[in-house]
Amino acid sequence: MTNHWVDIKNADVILIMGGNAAEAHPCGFKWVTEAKAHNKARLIVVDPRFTRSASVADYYVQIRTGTDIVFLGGVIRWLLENDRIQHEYVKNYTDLTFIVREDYQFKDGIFSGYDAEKRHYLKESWDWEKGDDGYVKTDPTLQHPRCVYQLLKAHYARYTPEMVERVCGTPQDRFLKVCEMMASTATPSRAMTIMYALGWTQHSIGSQMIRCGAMVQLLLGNIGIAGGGMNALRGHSNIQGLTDLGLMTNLLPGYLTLPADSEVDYDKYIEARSFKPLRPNQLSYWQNYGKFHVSLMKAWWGPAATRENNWAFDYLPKLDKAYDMLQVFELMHAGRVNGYILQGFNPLAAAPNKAKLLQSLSQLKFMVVMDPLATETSEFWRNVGESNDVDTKSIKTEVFRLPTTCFAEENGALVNSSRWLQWHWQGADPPGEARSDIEIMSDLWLRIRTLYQKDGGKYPDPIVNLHWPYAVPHSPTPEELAKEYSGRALTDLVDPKDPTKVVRKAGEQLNSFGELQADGSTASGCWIYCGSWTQAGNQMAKRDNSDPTGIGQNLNWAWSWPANRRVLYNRASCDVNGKPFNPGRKLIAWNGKSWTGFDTPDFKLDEDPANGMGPFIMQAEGVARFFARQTLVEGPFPEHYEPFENPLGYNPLNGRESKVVSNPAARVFKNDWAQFGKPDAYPVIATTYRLTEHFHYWTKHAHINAILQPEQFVEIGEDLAKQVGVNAGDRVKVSSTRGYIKAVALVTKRIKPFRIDGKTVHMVGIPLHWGFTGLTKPGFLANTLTPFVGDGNTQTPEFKSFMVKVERA
Ligand SMILES: Nc1nc2c(c(=O)[nH]1)N[C@H]1C(S)=C(S)[C@@H](COP(=O)(O)OP(=O)(O)OC[C@H]3O[C@@H](n4cnc5c(=O)[nH]c(N)nc54)[C@H](O)[C@@H]3O)O[C@H]1N2
Ligand SMILES: Nc1nc2c(c(=O)[nH]1)N[C@H]1C(S)=C(S)[C@@H](COP(=O)(O)OP(=O)(O)OC[C@H]3O[C@@H](n4cnc5c(=O)[nH]c(N)nc54)[C@H](O)[C@@H]3O)O[C@H]1N2
Ligand SMILES: [Mo]
Repeated sequence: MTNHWVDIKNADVILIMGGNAAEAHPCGFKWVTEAKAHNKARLIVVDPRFTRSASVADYYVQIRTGTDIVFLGGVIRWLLENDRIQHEYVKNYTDLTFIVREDYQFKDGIFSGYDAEKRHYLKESWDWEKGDDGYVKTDPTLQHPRCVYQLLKAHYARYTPEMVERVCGTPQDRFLKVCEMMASTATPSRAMTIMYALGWTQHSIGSQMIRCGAMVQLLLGNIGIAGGGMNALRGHSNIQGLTDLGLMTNLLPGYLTLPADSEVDYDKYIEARSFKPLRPNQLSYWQNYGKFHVSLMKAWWGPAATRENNWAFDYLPKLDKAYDMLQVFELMHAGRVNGYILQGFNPLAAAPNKAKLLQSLSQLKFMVVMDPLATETSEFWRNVGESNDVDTKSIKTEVFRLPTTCFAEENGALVNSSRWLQWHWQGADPPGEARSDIEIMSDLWLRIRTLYQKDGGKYPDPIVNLHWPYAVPHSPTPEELAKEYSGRALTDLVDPKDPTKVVRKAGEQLNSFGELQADGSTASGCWIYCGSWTQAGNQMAKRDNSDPTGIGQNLNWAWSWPANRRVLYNRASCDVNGKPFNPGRKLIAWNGKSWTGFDTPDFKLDEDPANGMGPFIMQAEGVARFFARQTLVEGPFPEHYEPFENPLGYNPLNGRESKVVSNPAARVFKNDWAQFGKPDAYPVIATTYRLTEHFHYWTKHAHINAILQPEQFVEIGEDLAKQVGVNAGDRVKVSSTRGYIKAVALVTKRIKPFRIDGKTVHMVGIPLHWGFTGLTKPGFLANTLTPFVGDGNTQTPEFKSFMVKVERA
């Protein structure tokens, strides 16, 4: 979230699109209720289904799965056409005035630089035109034909209300009503928040959907202000912590990145990430990359990370490609993976294309499952179901199960969607032989280190030199680890202006990442967490919920990264002179000498607004980008591409004749192309989602949840049910090219057919919670049906839009 849960109560308009917060985030949803009750906020829900969120909305609009870019692109066009944008904001705080290179082009659904054979773009032309001074050229009059404003207008010219109706199936009048409601927040005194989750991420163009939403928010001046923002509602209670700590295969903690294969030179690695400002007087905060990186390496390898060995740079793995879930199972499927450790992961249930998953897991020599429960994956070899994807007798995989504790049985921090690190305390002792994840991992590592120390090996240095300063080596405490993430001084730190003055003694915890150094004198395991555990103690354990601000900026409740900042880009809540756009919801303000207010400002307290430093300090430009210069794989502006399985077989935005249908830059593995179903054989759209009564695949192990939702069902609209010949309670068989499931038919008015480019298309909804372990009635895994393709950038699977056939079972 750019903002935070409590802040939702400040919104005047709330758009829930690409998520179902009332169902999947029922506790956080109370802030929507607050906004409606105390702020007369209007709630808009845009969803293919009439959901629990829709049931309390002021305005509900149906949209076909996978078409949100057409809808949002239509909003962008309408806002520009009707001049309902916040001029002062976009002119000063975005790239609309920036000029793009001459060779940039967009034609027939494809951007310049496309290599059709490799399904890959060369992104050179997606860049700024620079002057001799090295800075981007701009045109404050917005007249230049290649300024971002003009390119944006041209790009979305095709996204008319007629097109929205044709592609999304959303009637024009309803679409226009949403445009009006959103546009009411283009004035400085009103704010709209966008709440989204998997309805946007789980598509082959998911990242671009989210970008498109952010672009709408920028045009309306809704980023950086109270009650505004782009608010990703995260999933597992600590999934925000997972990405923060660099558990994605291409990341290091704090969104630092692993070097690529080709990056053997340490200085070049750092330089490539320390972006120089692209406009005068900008901060470009990533210039501090070296300080964060060296401090991380000191935390990991301690005395073994020295200036001489480039702070142990060679200890880091170098990536030939990202090893996302789809990539890993592809390799496993090809027999190229021997062993696999699953720590709190149930991929047989959670990953797409169960048959492929089964075949993949069956190729392993060994599998280690760290989990408090018996999962489908830990028992994959039972080969339950009717499709007989593998023969149990042929499986040679040895499975080791290591029972773990779960969060309630240990101390620690959970990071919520608001970026708050909240400390929690153990509530019960773990049962049986369960051990904490930390203990299991530590013990494993200690034994592996011993083996390397004894037997040597190809390159044992990173393993034998790992810094392990914990009091009990086989069981570091959560407190020790939390202090390490936050960071401390390794030698006395002095005032740069007066080297005789020691500002931080060796061994002391640091106050903030502003203290981190690139000379080995500081260590911090995750720079964005620096300050979460200071000399004053554990900031995450703060529990003062008083709100002197009146707008829910509870700065003494837990600790928010970065620097306890609650609203990211909060500088954008003020005009260029530092005066709040909306004094009634002030976050910060410039008082002539200093920034003051209710949040941690983005930069130094005495940064005079007259210097013109932009609010978007993580960008080299200092401003927010409409034109995503060379960042995403499929282009600098979001463009609509159809899901890989789609109901028409063509992209109605480009017309029947065009060959450009689905994301031209999404990765598809060779053998999966043939597995995409065509609409003649698989005419019904399917989407998968969750229910309040279950959490994924685990709560079916708990009696109370199993009683609440005991049996698998599929939601079917009344028209389709009639066509198929099923009544409520009958069983249906739903098949894709990859397999089938059978479940009870829940016939509902909540799912209505779509009218797409003149054709009537039906949809079924499949809750994902069932499987063959636990206390609920055994069910089929929903992911028997889903396709093996992901978002072009993140590789998040396309779980939300695929094609099936529905029959009576
Ligand atoms: N009770 C409960 N709560 C949970 C979870 C759980 O299992 N149970 N899981 C947690 C996790 S890990 C996550 S990631 C979050 C997920 O939170 P959500 O994303 O809110 O959950 P989903 O149920 O997957 O639903 C997404 C919604 O998107 C809609 N949708 C599908 N396709 C599209 C589309 O193309 N456009 C638009 N606009 N909407 C679309 C679906 O109809 C559905 O209503 O929930 C978390 N909360
Ligand atoms: N079709 C379809 N598929 C989906 C989705 C969808 O919307 N549609 N959603 C996707 C999403 S968003 C997600 S997040 C995934 C979820 O996929 P997974 O994360 O694989 O599934 P979960 O069942 O949430 O959790 C995995 C295991 O973690 C264990 N666990 C809990 N606490 C601990 C702990 O402290 N330590 C350890 N070691 N284990 C623990 C649980 O017992 C559980 O078995 O599913 C994805 N799959
Ligand atoms: Mo999730």
